[in-house]
Amino acid sequence: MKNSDSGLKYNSRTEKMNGFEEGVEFLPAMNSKKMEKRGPKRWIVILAVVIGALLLSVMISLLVWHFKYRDVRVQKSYTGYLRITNVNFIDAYENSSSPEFSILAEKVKDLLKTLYLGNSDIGPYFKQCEVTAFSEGSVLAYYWAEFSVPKYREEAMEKAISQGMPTENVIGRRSHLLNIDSLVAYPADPKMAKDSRDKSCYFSLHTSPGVKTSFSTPGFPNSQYPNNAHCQWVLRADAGHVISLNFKTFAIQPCRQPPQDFVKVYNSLSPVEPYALVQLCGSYPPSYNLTFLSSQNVMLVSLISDATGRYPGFRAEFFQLPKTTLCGGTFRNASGIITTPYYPAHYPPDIDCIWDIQVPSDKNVKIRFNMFYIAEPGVSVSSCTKDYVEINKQRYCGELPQFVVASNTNKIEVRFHSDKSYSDTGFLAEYLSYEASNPCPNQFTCKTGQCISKALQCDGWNDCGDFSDELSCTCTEDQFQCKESKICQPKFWVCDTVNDCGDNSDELGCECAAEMLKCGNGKCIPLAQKCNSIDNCGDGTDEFNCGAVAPVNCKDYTYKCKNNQCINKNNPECDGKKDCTDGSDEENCSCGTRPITTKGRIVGGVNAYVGEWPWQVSLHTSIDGKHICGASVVSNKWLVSAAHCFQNAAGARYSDPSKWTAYLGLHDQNSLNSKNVVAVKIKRIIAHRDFNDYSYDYDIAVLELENAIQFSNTIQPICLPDATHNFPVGKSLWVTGWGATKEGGPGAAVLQKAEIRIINQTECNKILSGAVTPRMICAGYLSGGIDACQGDSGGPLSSVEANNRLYLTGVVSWGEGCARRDKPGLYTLVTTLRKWITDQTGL
Ligand code: 4AZ
Repeated sequence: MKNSDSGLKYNSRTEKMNGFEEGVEFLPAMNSKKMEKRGPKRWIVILAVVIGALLLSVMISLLVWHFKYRDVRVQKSYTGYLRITNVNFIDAYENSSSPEFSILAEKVKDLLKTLYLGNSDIGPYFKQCEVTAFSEGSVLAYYWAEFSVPKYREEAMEKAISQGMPTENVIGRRSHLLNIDSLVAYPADPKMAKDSRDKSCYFSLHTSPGVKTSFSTPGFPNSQYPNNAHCQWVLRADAGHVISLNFKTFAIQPCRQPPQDFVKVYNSLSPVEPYALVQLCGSYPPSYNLTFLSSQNVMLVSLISDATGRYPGFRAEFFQLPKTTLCGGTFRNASGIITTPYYPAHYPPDIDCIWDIQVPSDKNVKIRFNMFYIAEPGVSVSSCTKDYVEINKQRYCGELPQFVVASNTNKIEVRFHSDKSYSDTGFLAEYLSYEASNPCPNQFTCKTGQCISKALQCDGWNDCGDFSDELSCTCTEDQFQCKESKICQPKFWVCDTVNDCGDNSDELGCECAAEMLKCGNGKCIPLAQKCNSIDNCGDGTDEFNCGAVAPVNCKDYTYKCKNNQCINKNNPECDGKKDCTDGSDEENCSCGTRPITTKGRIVGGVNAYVGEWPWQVSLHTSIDGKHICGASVVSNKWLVSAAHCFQNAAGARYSDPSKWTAYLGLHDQNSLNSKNVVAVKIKRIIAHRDFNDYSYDYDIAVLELENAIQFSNTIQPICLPDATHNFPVGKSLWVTGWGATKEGGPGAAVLQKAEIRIINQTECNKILSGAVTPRMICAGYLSGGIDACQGDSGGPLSSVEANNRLYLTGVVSWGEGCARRDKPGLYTLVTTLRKWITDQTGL
């Protein structure tokens, strides 16, 4: 065996080697000892050679890496401007093909070259520079400069350009017969790094007094703007004027992160971040005010597009306004209105305003900000480092709901500051005088100084914003007093498993007395009534889990297995346990799951993740050519929606299935062609026969698809709950859709989701004066703010149940307005119409 072992070991060697093999094998014992002695020496030599070779190769690679690294060059572009003080601006400088432009541009280039070459951190890497434009002041020259710098010198060069080099060396310097007093350079955004000599898609426009000058994206409105475009519009007004720019129509590729297609407006002819006024993407409804002001007589609009997409683009117009720094002022009336300049247009950058307000001396003054939009990207509302309003040394910024600032004298000073970049809509405020002894006649005075209707005091809702209207209240008999905050909450929120008070006091002591059973609706019944086959609770919960799998007599609330046996178990379907003797409660469970794992407008909602609601459907009609209603996928052939979506309206046949297309797997209404999306025609619409157009009772419809669809990561069916499925009051549910994000507003482009809670049916019916039928379920918040809205109709109200499976609890149906206080949304309660769905679809 040993021999054959050796033979195997060397079996790839040639015949000649066999002698050596044999020699080794048959050496006498002494010789073998010699061999052992010689062995280590040979290994030392081999080891030394190997280590040496290794060291050598490491050194060689180090050297190669080092020289290669040293030689890696980075291309850097800077853009900025310099101010020439000894040249007067002439009109010819606006035309880059004029000889005057070329002469001055050459001088500026020479000057820049001299400056760069004179600096040892910059000079060796300078490649070229180009003058792109001139504007008044005396003359501002805008330029691009390019450098090619070894990686290891990049930082030093950046530092030299950003700090010392320009101003110190240059101020007052006489060179090339040009006097310059400032030189500003910023790293160029690589996306903006268009060759400055490339004049394709470049437009220079000078408006005239009293004239509105229009411009638009190439091809607008008859064709889409080009892909891979980099377009620039240089906008100019006469000296001493500012520009007002307004986008009349705006529809480009939807916003992505990072943005692919976007329009950026600059308060300068240099496309640099510190002068960016706004970056826009997506589409805006015509009602949206997209007006921007410059602080000088130039503006630059740029459009960047990627390789894909077919969108119309924009049409804009601009005109000039005399440059007045007039804003703020002295106000001596008893009340008045103040706004940021040009409100509701975006306020101009780089301004400071002071409103000095004084009301009659026997009164105090307060300011109510009705609109407040002073937000800048990346600025926190606690620091307000860029644009802000300042009153009594307190700064305010961001997007704030209505608020009041009161003074306890008759004077108040409001300061407003906007920096050079990004502007917003600004504020609209009222100043009012008030009696110190009676600040809110016939109203309640919040601690903030705000006056609210007395009816809103002690109603359980935070109307003042600081809860001051809900403190020191005596609760009514319909209310419960929270322990810590002393706030009075509606009693039907007590013991609903949700901590409404914040200190959990509304959920304490919810156990029933000994010998009593707590029902799902909070009621306590004698324990002896559990499992007596009578629904003593009123919600069937006393008859749930009564020996689970043992069949019981069938009742309204018992789950019926396929073999017609009934079981008493709360929501036994697809919970992972076979409760029916035939296991039918665990059949047909391929539903309600999301293949794409998610991290986890509707009014008050947020963007959904792609694939988060794979049963969500968008229904479009050829009548309107856009999204009209939502629906839910419940099988590969059937959708569930709301009957009211399919009611014919003046001349429009919404009941005709051929008018409808269902988009499945859709995330963004502007990406109907996405690879995740499947568009299917509707073959049959079955609206509930008893749907009542007035009361919206029986607001349900099932839609048969023209072709069976294939499920995917973004298309999945939601589970239909059994008729006995119990969704308790207070439970959190999710409503999703592309409906309006505010009452009367436009629909959302990206699917919105919002978490809402089931509201007690009886209480809801009281609030809504008896409009709630047994086929409806109320969900939302009585405080308002989060709700479904127009365009969400027909869409799902999804509930997370056992094993993270989602069930269709409701169908978005109706509501009084959207997100209004005391007006929760109404949903068609699927359990009550479950049998009807089976009858129509066989599901
Ligand atoms: C609608 O018009 C609609 N606030 C849907 C839901 C609600 C209101 C309106 C609920 O489609």
